[in-house]
Amino acid sequence: MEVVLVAGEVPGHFLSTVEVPLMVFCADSRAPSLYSHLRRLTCLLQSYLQQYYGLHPRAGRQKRHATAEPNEEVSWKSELCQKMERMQRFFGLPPSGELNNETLVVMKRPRCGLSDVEHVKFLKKPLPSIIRIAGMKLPNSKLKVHKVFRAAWKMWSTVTPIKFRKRSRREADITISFHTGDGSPFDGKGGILAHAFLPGAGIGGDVHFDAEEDWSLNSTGFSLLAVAVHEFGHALGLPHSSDPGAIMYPAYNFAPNFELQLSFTDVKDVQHRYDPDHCYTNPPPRTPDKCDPDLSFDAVSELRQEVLFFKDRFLWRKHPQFDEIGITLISSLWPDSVPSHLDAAYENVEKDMTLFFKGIHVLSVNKLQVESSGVKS
Ligand SMILES: [Ca+2]
Ligand SMILES: [Ca+2]
Ligand SMILES: [Zn+2]
Repeated sequence: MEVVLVAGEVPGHFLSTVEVPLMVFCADSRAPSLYSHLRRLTCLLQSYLQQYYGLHPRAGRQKRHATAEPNEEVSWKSELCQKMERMQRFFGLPPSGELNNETLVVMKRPRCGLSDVEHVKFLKKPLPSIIRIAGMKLPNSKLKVHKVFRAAWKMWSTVTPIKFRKRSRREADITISFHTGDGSPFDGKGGILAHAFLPGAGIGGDVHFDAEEDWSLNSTGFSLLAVAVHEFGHALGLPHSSDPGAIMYPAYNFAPNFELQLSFTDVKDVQHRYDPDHCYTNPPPRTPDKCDPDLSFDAVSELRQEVLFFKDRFLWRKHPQFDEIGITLISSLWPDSVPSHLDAAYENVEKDMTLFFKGIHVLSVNKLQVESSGVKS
C-alpha cells in the first residue's frame, strides 16, 4: 500500500490545514478519484506557496513516502500553515489556514509570475529609461502593440521624473518580449500572464509576456495595457501590493471597459523611490480606507457567519473568529456578476441566498453562485 501526505478539499466539505495540517491517505483502489483529487490540490497548494510565498520544498517530498525526519516534517507543516495564512491575508481572505473554495479561486486566478514576498532593495540610480521591444510573436500589428506600450510607460512617466525612450539597439534597460513554445517560461493560456525582473544589469528590468494568452488591445480577453503597466512597475522596482485597487496587485483584476489608472498606492510607492518631494495637484484615486472617519458604505449584509461592507468596487469582510478585516474586490468573490456601487444587499437565511440591488436590477446569489438576475418588480 502506498502512503502519501496530502492536504486539500474533499468534495462536500473542507479540510483545515490548521486543525488537520496534513492527512495521511492511503492510495486505495476504492477511492482513486478522491485520492488523485487530493493529490492535485496538494500539489497546487505547495507549488503556489513555493512560487509566490517562499515556502521551502519539503524534505523527502520527491520520494512520496513519509521518510523525512519527524522534526523536519513538523516544522515544514508549520511553515506551510504560516505561508498559507500570509497568502490569505494578502488577498483579504480570513486567515483560516483552510484550503476552502475561495482560497482555491484566488490561487487559480490569472496573475503575474513574480513572487508576492519579493524583497526589493532600494537602488538610487540609474533610472531604467531605455526600452527595447523585441519584435517577435507580437499579439497584434507592431504599430498597435508599440502604441499600447507607449501608453503604459506614459502612465508611470507622468508621475515620476523618468522619461522613457524607445531604442532598437540591444543596450536597453527594459527589453520587452513575448514567449511561446519550447523554452518559454510560461504555462500556456491562463495561469501566469507575464513577469518582469526588478531593476538591474542584463535581464534586470526586462518584461516577458506569455504569447499564448488572449491579449486584447480593447475590451475582451486580457488587457495588454493593464498587464504592461503592472510589469513596468516591477521594471521600475515596485513589488506587489496587497491593495486590491492598485495596479501592482498580483492577480488580474480588471473588468472589461474598466478605466485604467494608477491608484494612490501605486503613485505613492513609485514616488517614494524616485521623487519623494513631489506633490501632485490631481491625486490619484484612493482605495477606500476602513479607518476614514468620513467613510460611508454602499451596502452592508451578512453572508453566513460574516458581515460584508460594500463600497464602490470593494468589500470588507468581518469574520467572527478573526480580528482582522480584509479588503478585497467584489469581483474577487463574484467574478463578472455582482456589480460595483451597489444600492443595497441582504441575506435571506432561510433560502441561504443573498440579494443585491443596483438601480432597477436585482441579483440573487446562492453561496457564491449566481442563481438569477432580473429587474425589480
Ligand atoms: Ca535589462
Ligand atoms: Ca499563461
Ligand atoms: Zn507582478
